[in-house]
Amino acid sequence: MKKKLLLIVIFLSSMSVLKAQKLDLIPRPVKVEQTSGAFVIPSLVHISIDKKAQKSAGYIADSFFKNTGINPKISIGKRNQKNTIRLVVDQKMNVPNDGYTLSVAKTGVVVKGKSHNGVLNGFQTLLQMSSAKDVKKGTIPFVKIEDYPRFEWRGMMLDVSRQFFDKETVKNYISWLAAHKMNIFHWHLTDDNGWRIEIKSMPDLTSKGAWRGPGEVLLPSYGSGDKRYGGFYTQEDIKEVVAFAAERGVSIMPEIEIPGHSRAVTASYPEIGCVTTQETKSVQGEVKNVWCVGREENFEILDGIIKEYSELFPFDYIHIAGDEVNRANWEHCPKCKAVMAKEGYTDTFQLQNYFFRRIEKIVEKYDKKSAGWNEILKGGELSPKTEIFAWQGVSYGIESVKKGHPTIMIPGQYTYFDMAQSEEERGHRWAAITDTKRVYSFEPVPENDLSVEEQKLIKGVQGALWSEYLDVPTRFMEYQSYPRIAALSEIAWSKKEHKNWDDFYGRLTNSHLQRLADLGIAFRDFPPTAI
Ligand code: TNX
Repeated sequence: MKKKLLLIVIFLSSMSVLKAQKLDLIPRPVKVEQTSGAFVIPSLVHISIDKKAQKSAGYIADSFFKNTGINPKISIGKRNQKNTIRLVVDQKMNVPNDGYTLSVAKTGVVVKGKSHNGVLNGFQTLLQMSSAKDVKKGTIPFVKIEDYPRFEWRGMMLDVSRQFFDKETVKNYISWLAAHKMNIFHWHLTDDNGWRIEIKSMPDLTSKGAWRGPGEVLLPSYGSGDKRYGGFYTQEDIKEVVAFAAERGVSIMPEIEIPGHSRAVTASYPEIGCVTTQETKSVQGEVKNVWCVGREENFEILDGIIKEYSELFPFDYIHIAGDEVNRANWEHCPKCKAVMAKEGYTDTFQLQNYFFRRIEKIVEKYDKKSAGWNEILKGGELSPKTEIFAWQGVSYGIESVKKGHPTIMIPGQYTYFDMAQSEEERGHRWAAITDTKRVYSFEPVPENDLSVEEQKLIKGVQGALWSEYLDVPTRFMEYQSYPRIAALSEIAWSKKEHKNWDDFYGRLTNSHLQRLADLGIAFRDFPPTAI
């Protein structure tokens, strides 16, 4: 009788070991095979890092320590001893780009990536495993994982113009993206309400255009109240942030908002704007916020700015915007009208297209490719290399693909995190009330509208956080970002057939929210506790 009871107890406890090993990974990997048991991280653990990934050594050591409480000894190059966590780059391995395998066994742990980024993705999985709620601290469950992303472009945009976020805040933001295997940070550096990047050839863009409030040229809007408000990044700051991101496998795509949304530019250098016979307002009610397309010197100025951008940012793309241009302004500008007459244009979209074709050439001259908001599709053709950001809705993404452009799906209706999360909460409302479940429901590939070949032009998916409403002295940007970015990361990374809200919600609430808390993020809870 006693023996029977003992057997039952053993059986039940082994069941609970199996059950206790839920890994709760976000984004969900492609393939996970678990066996019972776990690798116990020795207190003198070694992490050996492949030479090709050595620039991430500091980050790897630090985040491993934060996560496990164990300080690893790092060595660069191969180590085949026991009790070692090996991070290996194997360019010949048979997984798609950014993919990895992870094996945790009695003898040790091996993360193999096809590239530096692949290794980092595997390392993120390892960190998440050791911090799953059901996993005993200091252990990593035995597992074999094979994993790779659905999309090559997994991005997030932050608007630092409407509100300024200092470089440490931006660095934190980037490290949180990396923890979700997101690989692109889209830095919205300029807009009507502040120019945030030092440009040596145009110093007043920051000495004047980065500030608003009493005694400044920019109006005291968006939370500055009656105080002087603003800030900018020096070129040294920018280099520091770019290096920080690269260490974490994140590339930075900078944006320069042209030709609209440029009040900060004309406030600093009034001659850049049009001399108009009549004043017109932009969608957001701004005046004088458009570059004059008829002023030839403006193209030289932009050449100089784009040159400095291209030297600061190693990434292939520069985002040249093109959204919500107050084109009516050009109708009242004699210089712009002269260009229209000369080129035989009948509408201002053609003039906008003329502008972007010239900008594309400048961007190319500096060995970069252009990216822009979906409005730049209007008025004529562009270089087929130019990447389109479909923000106004999926149909704009379809149009972009049909025109042969690489396309990023970033629909305001699903992935704009400036939108309020419920009727009661703070935020924009023009696109949708967007809670985490709604974000998760977004499917970036409209299969019924595109052929299999065309679908390949959808390079990925992005979120955006515009900052008009982030003017409150709380950590509202974090509240707006998480856990919605966790949902976005799964859309961007995981297989479509694995998508399942209930399953995601389970992983999120069982383990992942605690991970966000451990990263120091003031996220929005279920149910919400703030605002
Ligand atoms: C539209 S999205 C804008 C931004 C605003 C945003 C607010 C886009 C390319 N332009 O200037 O901040 O709506 O949701």
